[in-house]
Amino acid sequence: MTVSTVPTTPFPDQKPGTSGLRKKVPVFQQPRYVENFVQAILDTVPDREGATLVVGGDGRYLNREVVQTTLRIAAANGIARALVGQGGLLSTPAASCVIRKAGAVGGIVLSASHNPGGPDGDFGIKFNAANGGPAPESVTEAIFARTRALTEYRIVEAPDLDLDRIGRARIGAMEVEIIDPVADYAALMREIVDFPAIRALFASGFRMRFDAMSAVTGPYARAILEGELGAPAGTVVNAEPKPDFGGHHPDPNPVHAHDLMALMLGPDAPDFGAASDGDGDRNMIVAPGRFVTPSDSLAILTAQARNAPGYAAGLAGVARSMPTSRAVDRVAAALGIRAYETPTGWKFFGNLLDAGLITLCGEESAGTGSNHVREKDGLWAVLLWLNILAATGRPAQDLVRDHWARFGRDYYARHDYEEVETEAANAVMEGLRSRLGCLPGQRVAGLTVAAADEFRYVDPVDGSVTERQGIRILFAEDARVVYRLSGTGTAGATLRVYIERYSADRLDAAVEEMLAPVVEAARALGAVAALTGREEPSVVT
Ligand code: VG1
Ligand code: CO
Repeated sequence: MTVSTVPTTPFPDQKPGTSGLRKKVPVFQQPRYVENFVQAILDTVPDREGATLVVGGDGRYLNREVVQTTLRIAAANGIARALVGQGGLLSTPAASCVIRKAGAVGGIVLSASHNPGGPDGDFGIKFNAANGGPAPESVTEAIFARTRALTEYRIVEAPDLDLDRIGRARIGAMEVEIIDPVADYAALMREIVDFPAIRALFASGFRMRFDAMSAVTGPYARAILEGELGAPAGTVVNAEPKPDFGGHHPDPNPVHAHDLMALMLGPDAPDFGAASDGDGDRNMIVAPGRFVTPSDSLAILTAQARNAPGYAAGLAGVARSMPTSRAVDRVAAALGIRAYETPTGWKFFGNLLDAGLITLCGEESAGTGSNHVREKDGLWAVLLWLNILAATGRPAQDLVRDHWARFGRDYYARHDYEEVETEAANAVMEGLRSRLGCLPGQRVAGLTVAAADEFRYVDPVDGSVTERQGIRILFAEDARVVYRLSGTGTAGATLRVYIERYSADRLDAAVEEMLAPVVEAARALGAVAALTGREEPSVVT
């Protein structure tokens, strides 16, 4: 075998964001760009010698090429064994599952998640640690520092592997195992979710649609829902992973999953609708006639998890990202368990899960997960919902209504201002920051500001501190606005404004109507139009 040491120079922009390094495809196509980043990752894994590494991605454009490059670099850096999903595919939760099961030192996950794919789309590389979760900030910072200092990378000169043939192969001294990407994941689901109950549900005529959005979850959903649980063929639509996701935006929300929404809100809606994102870690839940916000879904799953075998013993605690609505907090209080509030991004849940402080966690952006892996898990959330529907016998729309009747309803919307000038987006945040002290007591759009601060997180497990994680404004009228800048975008800046309002007894009002004054207050306080030139957000979800 020939190991080459190739001289290189650093790229200045390889800083991981909310979830790994995400850039436009042409940026990743620059010579040495992928090699540098993968070498920098491996340099920060001290015990890589003789270790197992998991490699796979969401199948987007460049996936196969980057899998091959990653394997060659891994082989040249002392990795003894690589586990690769067939076709180079592994959903993000399945990668987490395989890392944990194999006792791997970590995984290199190729995904830009919900961002569009194709030659002009986005690509991404993320490192997951031995616990199966996204590398914590300390590690991503070390990776970034390493990218700035790199002078060479090591690579084995070898022909491309056949990624489609399950079995063993070698690159230099490294053994490569091409594995069925679904098997380990399906086995884990069988342990924690009541498959016989779901099978009986489908056998009784229950109908659902799962929209895989031409992304990685297709093969998983087909094998499990149609193959194992007896859902009729055709339940899973857009099931073939495509390098450009069929030209769509693989983001499961009411805007991008419009076909599913149209079906579920129409006269022929099946009993349950769901979708997942590019890399399979997000989920969208739709009951007939009713979209379930991810924040509500987290709260409902928390309230009902005991119906599934994996959670029958109860929950240790729960966590939500700060911008996620406070619906789950009410459930936690009723259950007598702790609710933690973390910054946006799954990497902050890892310590809480590892320490056994929480069992379930989630984000407003359609991410829900549990201690079964260390990533959010789209299909798992759908299976847990099905388990609960089977166990309670309640139609999905009634289950949601029952939940609100017991806990009240958190009306919720997220307004995204995409591709804003970076300076303008920063000006919104700076402006708010500088006025935090004088906001309490102010009246705006008929609401009264009760408190305003900038979220700062102290990790309860290791004491690490993460600053500037979003500005939150609480109103006396049980409403809240949160402002933060996205850490996953690849063009300009994206300003996210999260709007919510709680009502204990108005359960069936129109969302827009309930939120109208809060939206008005959010725009006025942030001076969004004046600073960005945008009268309206680009996407409302
Ligand atoms: C977004 C979401 C965040 C999520 C992240 C990764 O980040 O808001 O909740 O964890 O994407 O999701 P940001 O910084 O753009 O708001 V995905 O499915 O990568 O894996
Ligand atoms: Co994702």
